[in-house]
Amino acid sequence: MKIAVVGATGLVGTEMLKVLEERNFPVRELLPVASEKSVGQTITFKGKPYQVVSMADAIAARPAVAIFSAGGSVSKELAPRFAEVGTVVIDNSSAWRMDPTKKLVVPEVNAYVLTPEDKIIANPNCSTIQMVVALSKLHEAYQVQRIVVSTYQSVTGTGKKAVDQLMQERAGTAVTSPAYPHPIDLNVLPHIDVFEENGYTKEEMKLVKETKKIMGDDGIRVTATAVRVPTMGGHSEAVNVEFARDFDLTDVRRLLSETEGVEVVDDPANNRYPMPRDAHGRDAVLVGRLRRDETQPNTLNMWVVADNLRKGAATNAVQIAEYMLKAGLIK
Ligand code: 11C
Repeated sequence: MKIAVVGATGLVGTEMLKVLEERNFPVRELLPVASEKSVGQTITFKGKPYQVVSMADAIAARPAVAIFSAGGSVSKELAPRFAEVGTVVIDNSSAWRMDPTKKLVVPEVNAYVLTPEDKIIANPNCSTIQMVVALSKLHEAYQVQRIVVSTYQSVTGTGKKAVDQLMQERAGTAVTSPAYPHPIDLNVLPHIDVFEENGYTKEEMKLVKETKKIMGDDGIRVTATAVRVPTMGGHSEAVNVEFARDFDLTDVRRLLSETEGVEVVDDPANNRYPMPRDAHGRDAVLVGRLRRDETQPNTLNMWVVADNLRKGAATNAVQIAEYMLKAGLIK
């Protein structure tokens, strides 16, 4: 099939090309798309060179699928233009996520919501994806009531500029173009994305709103603190979850090990627990540090780690495309 990757030269775009290649997605013709300044550059896919093309040329080529990772404003303007020519758009920005006419999909959790009418599908925020994957089977079994989540997010979530800032700080060289308002090396910033009127950041509110939409339950209460830490391999999350029904830790462990996309790493006696270094480059959502919250009933603490550029972005988007292809939703 003809597929466009919009934002092909960015961190997530590069990962998308890698994931399409690794998963052997049936690409007959690849259209790498990027901003005007990158048009004409060459990228490599399956060992072959491809020239980066303009948005207009990609739309004119009418690809069956366009996977977008080019930011919200590009997506708002251009996703509908691809959809008009019959392309199914899978968009990694926040532009469409909370639009009630658009589906917000994590395939392991709610792929069943997709229909042939869906032409623009939203890929959730990375920190939401890994949390809902870990919670999906537990929700079925015990019904999630309230979530308190604190995140420890990798600089790769911000993009190349932030990776450069961290590396330049570590090397002791001048920071050419800082991504953050403070140093990030040897520091943590309780600040991801912009602050909103209620005092929370946009990243924190994404965790609140997107979780309810994906899990299809507006009654789930979520409160979040999102923190940037000087790591690279993935996002980590301390998740405190209260259920309607009581659970047995052995059953929780079994349910998690049966959850598609989850790998349980929980052997504290041998210092084994999920870490970003182990999640890096992988698609699995690693879950560990499973323990009861001893301060109140029906409440579990867990630690969830995943590579934010893979399952948190590129892999999830490609999995949506794979599901749609298999279900006959992409022609
Ligand atoms: C971060 N979660 O780590 C962000 C990056 O809405 O897709 C992804 C932002 C988004 O900074």
